[in-house]
Amino acid sequence: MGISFLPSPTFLGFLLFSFVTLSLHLEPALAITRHYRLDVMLQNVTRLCHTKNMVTVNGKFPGPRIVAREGDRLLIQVVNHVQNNISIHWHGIRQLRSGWADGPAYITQCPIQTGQSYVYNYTIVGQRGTLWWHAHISWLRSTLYGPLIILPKLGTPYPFVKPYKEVPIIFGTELYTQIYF
Ligand SMILES: [Cu+2]
Repeated sequence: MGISFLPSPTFLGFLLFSFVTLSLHLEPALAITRHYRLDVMLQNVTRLCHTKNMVTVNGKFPGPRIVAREGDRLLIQVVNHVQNNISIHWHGIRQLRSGWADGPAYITQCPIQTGQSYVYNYTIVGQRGTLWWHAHISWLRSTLYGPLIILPKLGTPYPFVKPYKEVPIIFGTELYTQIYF
């Protein structure tokens, strides 16, 4: 008799189902797909008053930084404008179910030939921090490299005090080798 103001078990079940379903769908929505294009090209580069024509990515030495968040998918198109065969390795990235995107030429892929391009497609899972990318064929790695920065997921703090500023420092030897030897 009388009116009950308690929600029915069916309604409570519906609420719980909705909450769980929404939670499952919110997580992947935070991750995005990021697109990059790396043009492998010759470029005159000057360091310490010395100019050299070298193989670069996008005319930069060191190459451009790639930035993503943990959980993001990266689609990186590499276009080869030089006479050498090319492949790019994403150093330190765990290629989970995307081994074909790892980069070692003649091991996980055929190199990208002159005038051709290839899209590296992988998702960053369970990793954050600063890694680097580099050519993975012959000695082209001496000039083809750059930083690969993985930020924490949105809303997830750094595992240390948040830095005021970040400056990637990357070491290379190509020009010094030419000067001193
Ligand atoms: Cu490597």
